[in-house]
Amino acid sequence: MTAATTSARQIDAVVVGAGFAGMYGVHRLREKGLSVQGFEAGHSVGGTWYWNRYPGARVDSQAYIYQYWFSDELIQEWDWSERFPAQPETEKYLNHVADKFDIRRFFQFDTRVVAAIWDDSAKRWTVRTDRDEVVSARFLLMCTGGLSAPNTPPFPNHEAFRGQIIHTGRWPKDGIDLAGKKVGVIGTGATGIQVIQTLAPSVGQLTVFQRTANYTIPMRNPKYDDAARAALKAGAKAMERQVNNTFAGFDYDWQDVDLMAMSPEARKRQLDAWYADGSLGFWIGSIQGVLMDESINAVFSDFVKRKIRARVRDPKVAELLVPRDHGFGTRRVPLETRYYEAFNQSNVKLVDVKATPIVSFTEHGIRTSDGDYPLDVLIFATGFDAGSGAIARIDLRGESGQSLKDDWAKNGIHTTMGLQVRGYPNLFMTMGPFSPAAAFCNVPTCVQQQIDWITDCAAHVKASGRQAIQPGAEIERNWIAHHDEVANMTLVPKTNSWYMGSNIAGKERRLLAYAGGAQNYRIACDALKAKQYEGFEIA
Ligand code: NA7
Repeated sequence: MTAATTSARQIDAVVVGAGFAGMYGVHRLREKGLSVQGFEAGHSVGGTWYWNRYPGARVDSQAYIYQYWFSDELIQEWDWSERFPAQPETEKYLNHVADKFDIRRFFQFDTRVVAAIWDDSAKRWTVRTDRDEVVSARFLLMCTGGLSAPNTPPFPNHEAFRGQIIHTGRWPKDGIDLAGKKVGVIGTGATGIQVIQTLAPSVGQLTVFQRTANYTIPMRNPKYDDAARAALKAGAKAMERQVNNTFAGFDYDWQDVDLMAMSPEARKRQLDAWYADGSLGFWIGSIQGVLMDESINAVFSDFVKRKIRARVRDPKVAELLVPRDHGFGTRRVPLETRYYEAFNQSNVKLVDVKATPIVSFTEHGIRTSDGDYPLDVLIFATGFDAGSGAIARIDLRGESGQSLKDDWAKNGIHTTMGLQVRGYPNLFMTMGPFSPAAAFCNVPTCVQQQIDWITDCAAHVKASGRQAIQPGAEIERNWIAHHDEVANMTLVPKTNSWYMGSNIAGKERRLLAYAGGAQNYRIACDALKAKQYEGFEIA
């Protein structure tokens, strides 16, 4: 046992991150009688919904499935205002949960965990924070989020720009006054689209630097009245069962429809019906072939391309907004509201930075190969180092002192079901690589399932009088092989995106999320638990 381990405060578990997963993790661990200390870099709870307060931030999952299921009292007392609430409402909900279940006092805020070292003789993690505190924990739960490590690509002459630069994932709490200003946005993913459509009416000039156009679906976002809320609350138990039994943790699922056998008219009617729902149902509630079969995928792609063209007045701009290099749904499909109409405004300019790349930043803005764009404020909607990024930026050291970051860089990312990593006993993660939660899941569905599994596992180890658990070599190898096999059955690896890790320079190109379905993943996790973690090494 090292000196650091013996002198530090001894607890059962450290939870890193106070988002959806971390808050639930603390709650469940306490219920099971384990002592717990949470750490959170932000000033309060919320995770993604604490950091991402950029203009227009809102969920793409319906409110009634983007919530906790563990307390019927909570479900019955909380009133969602609309189908896809904006960031302040989700943040308020998470604060309400933290207060109601007395979760807040188990977190230390404004504190970042910088290192965690496994002490194999003591079978404990020595966890160090940026305040130089040290805690010794039996279990370490990394609830650090799949999309929380901002990606800020380096542009030449970055520091020359005299205006303000801000990443959407680090938006200041007091906001930024952008009215009448010359604003630039780099990035047209789900975040960039929300920012652009929200800012277009109010800023002076909006210049959008687009590298890749994306497919989108128009969001249908009705307000809820009391009757609608009452119906959703009455159906909550059934809804919980439903989301736990679908491919992506949503209420809708793949349908048994032979789109290709239909007449062109019938096929259009079917696509129109899916599209009219105004949700991700057009994608992951349609037919599985959309992600597996090139010809089916082309039908969806063409349908959405036509929808985009019809909304943009200038045909040249329309062509730039139509995706050219990938198929529908092989990257995350954003929901949008009047996004394309923004480009019909005279104060909005679209710059194709694939054709005319950004050469450098200047004192007054951005220089592309085609000319200079003056800016007061530049918004980076450039995404995140997904899945592994938030975990790897902490100095995690396993059984033989090896660094997880170096291990993943050298040997490739490896996990067992995105829950544990061989060589790092008692380390658990949510939204980790090779789990559905890393991308292909309504996040609350999958992180609640993962937290249930993790906390049951930790409690089992403790109750059985043992000290450590980690996956055996075979189970990890098998999971990775299965993950890759399923991934390669889909069309997703055919394009570049954060799903593939290819948005980060030097990162291994590999599908991050398990594509075999959240319901099948849950069944596999339940089976492991039922067999008392067969294939794992418990010491
Ligand atoms: P995304 O989806 O990773 O989008 C990032 C955007 O930034 C995307 O359009 C990128 O273009 C663009 N980007 C990144 N680096 C550059 C450089 N160097 N030059 C120009 N453009 C660049 O992140 P989001 O935040 O929108 O969404 C992440 C997830 O959060 C989302 O999927 C939801 O699940 C919630 P590219 O496509 O790489 O050509």
